[in-house]
Amino acid sequence: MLSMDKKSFKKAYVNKFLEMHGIELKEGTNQQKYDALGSLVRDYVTREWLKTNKKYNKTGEKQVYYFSMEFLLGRLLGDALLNIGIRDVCKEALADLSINLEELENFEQDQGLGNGGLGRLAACFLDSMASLNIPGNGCGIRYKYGFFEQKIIDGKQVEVSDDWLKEGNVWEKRKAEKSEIVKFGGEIKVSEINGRLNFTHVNFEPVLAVPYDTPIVGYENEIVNTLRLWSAEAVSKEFDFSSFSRGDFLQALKYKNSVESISQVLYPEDSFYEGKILRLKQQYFFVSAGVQSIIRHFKKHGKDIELFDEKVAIHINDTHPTLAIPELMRILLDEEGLEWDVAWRITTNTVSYTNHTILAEALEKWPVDMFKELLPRIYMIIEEINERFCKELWARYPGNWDKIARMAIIADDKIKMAHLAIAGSHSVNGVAKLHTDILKKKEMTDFYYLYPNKFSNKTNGITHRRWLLKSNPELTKLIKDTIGDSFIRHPIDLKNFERHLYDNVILEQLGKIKKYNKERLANVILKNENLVIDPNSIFDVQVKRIHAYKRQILNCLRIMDLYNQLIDNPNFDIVPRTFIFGGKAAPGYYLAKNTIELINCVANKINNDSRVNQKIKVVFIQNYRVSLAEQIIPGTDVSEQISTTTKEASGTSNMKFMMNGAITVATLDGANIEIRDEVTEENIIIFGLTEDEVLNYYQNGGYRSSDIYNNDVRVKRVIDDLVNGKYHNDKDKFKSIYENLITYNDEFFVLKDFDSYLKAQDKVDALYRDNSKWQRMCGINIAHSGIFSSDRTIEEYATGIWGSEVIYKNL
Ligand code: 26V
Repeated sequence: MLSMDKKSFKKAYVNKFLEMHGIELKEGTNQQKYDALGSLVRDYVTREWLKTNKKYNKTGEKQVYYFSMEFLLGRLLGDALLNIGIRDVCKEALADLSINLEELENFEQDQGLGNGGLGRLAACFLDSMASLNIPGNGCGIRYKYGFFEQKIIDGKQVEVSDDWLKEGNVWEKRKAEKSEIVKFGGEIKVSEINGRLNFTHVNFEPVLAVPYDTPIVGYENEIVNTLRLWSAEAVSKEFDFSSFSRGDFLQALKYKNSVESISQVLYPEDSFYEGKILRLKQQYFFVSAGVQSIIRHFKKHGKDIELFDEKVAIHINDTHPTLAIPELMRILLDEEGLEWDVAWRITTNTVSYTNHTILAEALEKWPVDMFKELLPRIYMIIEEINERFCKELWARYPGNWDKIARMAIIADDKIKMAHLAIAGSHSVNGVAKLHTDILKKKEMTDFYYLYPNKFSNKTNGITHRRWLLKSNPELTKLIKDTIGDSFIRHPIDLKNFERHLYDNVILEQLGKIKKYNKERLANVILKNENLVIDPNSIFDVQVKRIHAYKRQILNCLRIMDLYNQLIDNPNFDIVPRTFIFGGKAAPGYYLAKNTIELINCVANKINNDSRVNQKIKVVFIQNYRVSLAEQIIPGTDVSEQISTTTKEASGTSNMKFMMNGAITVATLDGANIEIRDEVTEENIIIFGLTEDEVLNYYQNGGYRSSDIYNNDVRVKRVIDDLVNGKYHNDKDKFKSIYENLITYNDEFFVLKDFDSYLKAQDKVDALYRDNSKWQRMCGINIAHSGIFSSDRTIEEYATGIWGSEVIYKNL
């Protein structure tokens, strides 16, 4: 923890500003003020960063490398201030200079290098590793353009490129001297030297991978870890690359453009796999650069390569970085000269893999022809891995060709990345109990029987530092004042809050804090969406990627139904509610985009209907992202976690909402089940089909959505409203939604769950009327959220998978 008083901070800040901008503070723009503050805090962080690296070099502790295509960090200033322990000092110092810290923080661009849950999980994990003193590094891609900015124009999503680096980025440090060369294309020349095969890569296209390092600040423990993101650049002219020496200018330009496209943009899809060559290039690019730099660093310290797996753990976040396995093999075989069996032992001991989805359409399978041409040597290695793996299967299941074909790494001219990840790692985990059970008994069952000891569950978590301390300082203060601050280092201690929930003063304060956060959210909505909402109404929120399985449509249909009820019966007594949506649709995902349009049309109709708009309102907040989530979640009363059971691997916003005292309406899916187990049935509202029912329908059929349509008048009405011109002049506008639900038999059981969802919402209404009961439920959710801190998750990874020591400091 940095010791710093207000006076010296003020002085340092004023100096920094002057030095950077050459004008007086009072003449500066807010952007300039933010830049100076960011830079100053970065300087403080840098001192501890150096110290941490020195310490790691000295102690030689095992290093964990978390490989991920996505890191969704959001903003870093607030986090850094909190974690180095000078947030209050800084706030007061700036106030003396008539600067509002929160206002300045808004000038930081979100670092949005991820799509959603998977990328944000990676960011929470980095924070927890640093805070638990674990030598943990992130490895990924420095996309020039992050996840697109979403605008809603005429109710439709419009994508705008996310030029997040345009004002510069004070947090990153370019490390040109640590660049690596990554090789694409070309041919492999095989020769024999002293009885050993030698593989030489010729005529390849070289790409320069330049690392940019970002500090990851641990919580008041003087640890600053590193997130290393790679940027693709053309190699310099000195590099022996024939087209340059021929002075072929156009060729060189073409090469430059093709190289730079590799780290140009984040793919905005997160559930549909497409075999795009650029994405494969992205994957190999960062994985190869990452593995090469790890080995270089390892060897620099004179360590024996055969002990690599004792000192290094590489974790792959989903299958996207799976090529770390053959890349590590390549280096150990071709560059370090190890025998296959030794290299394989080291590789499998080093690598571990997390699966994040069971959606079949998201599974990565690369076409052999394309792969071979782009990565000839890596392909040879995968072929060899496959051959040896199939032999192992043959020995275990002689004659069972079906099984072997099913499990092979290469089959039907495709490379199955999940199979390679399982075969080439020592650990495979799911991200919530149900998800892991489904992997074991369905999706990966053959592999589970082959390697039962490789499989385990690691239920996801979220960093309570960002999602409670930083985003909800008022609630944090109440908890601290009530139970002390041990929960900051031991989030499980939040449980101590529970016994205070019979104290009416505490309940009242909980209510006041929620109200304050709702007012704050109402202001954000007024500013961003130009819509007035009532903080006395229930704030009912669903914010996440728009996807059929997450069932925003179910939420929307019940609002359409409620609207019908209110028009039919003007005296219908409900607690006023504001329905808040947010989330991005993949640009090519028509149904998801159509869903956004439907929500906006329903919003438009309801918000302008004076018969109902004092009771219900609907808002779609544009451009949902980490910094917006931090403002929405503390101001939420009801958290909608309504995916089709079995489809949401875990969910993590469910945890953020409960930690901030929202009541969850949920299906028994993903981590919702574990949340229910924690808070008990009375403090969460569960509805919908169970796992067995869903799996049974998928397996044996027997569901007909049209039966429900024909038998439930409320369902019939809302479905008809989709296509009768009520919400849009063009009656065909929402035909795709209609067809999905009726013609194509409602794959995600929206209509099947409709009735129980309405009942769940009636329950919300009834519970909310009893204020102290409601507040107590909120408090119980807060008190039981500690187990969902990513500190718990990371401790499980560290001890159960990575073999890193978890040392608690400052207990
Ligand atoms: C998949 C794909 C498929 C190919 C195209 C590009 C692409 C990009 C990302 C992904 C990852 C999707 C998996 C994912 O985000 N899963 C989410 O992971 C969260 C953290 O474990 C979990 O809470 C969510 O339930 C799960 O949907």
